Amino acid sequence: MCVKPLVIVKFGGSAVTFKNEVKRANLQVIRRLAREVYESMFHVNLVIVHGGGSFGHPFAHKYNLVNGFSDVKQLAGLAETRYAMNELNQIIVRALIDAGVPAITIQPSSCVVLRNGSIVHFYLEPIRLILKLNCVPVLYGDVVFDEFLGFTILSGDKISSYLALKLNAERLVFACDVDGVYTADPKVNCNAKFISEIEAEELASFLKSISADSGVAFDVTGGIIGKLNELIEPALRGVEVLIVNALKPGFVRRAILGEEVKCTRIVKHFRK
Ligand code: IP8
Repeated sequence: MCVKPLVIVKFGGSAVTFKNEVKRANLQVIRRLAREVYESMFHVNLVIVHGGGSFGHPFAHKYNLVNGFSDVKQLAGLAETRYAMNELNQIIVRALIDAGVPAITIQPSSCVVLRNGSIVHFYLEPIRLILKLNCVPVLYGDVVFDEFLGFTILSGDKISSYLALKLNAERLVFACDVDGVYTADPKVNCNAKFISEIEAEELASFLKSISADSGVAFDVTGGIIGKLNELIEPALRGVEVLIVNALKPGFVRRAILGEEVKCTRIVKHFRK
């Protein structure tokens, strides 16, 4: 029996929502991505993880959820953030099902436990069984319960890297709203230079050299810097990591299938 390679795809919140308008999904992009997933799923096994965008982040920020429980007033925000993430997830899963993808939600806050922000338990069996059925598990960045902090935010980036390692993914595709990594924020700096390949071993020092101001004011999980930090380990352990523009039709499908596409690759060693 031919086992299909596993690809983890993260839909960035800035691609699937309008980040400056609270709770507004980008339905056009979501529906197109759903079709691209459908076109890819006969060649690879897929796990989809999506970010919070303008659903999770505004509430998580307002109630300071990332630093954990300190005040009963946060509990309303905890519930509101969970609810908002569920809403976005339902929109994305609906689009996937409509496109013909057997997409099944896995709610991270009910199968993950954190200790001081780090994953200590993640019940993966349902995901493995869903994949065995050739269905597509769909997870998302979430408020997750934490043995020390009470709760905190677990980003979709962290979930994606964790799953890539634990499920031996061949490829990890980060679908965002830019072509990849630049030397500065291309939305505000016209001198920003595109980087098509970064050596995983060099990534940590590269991150120190670029500005922490990614231009995403309410991204509580660290924007592009937080994202890139999560990519170091999977890349070092041999997972092919690609950052690609989800706003450009066909780019995500090509990245999923390992075809030629403009993107930033995080590689273990520069190819000669
Ligand atoms: O957008 C954060 O996930 P991310 C999710 O992947 C929440 O960082 C609840 C803000």
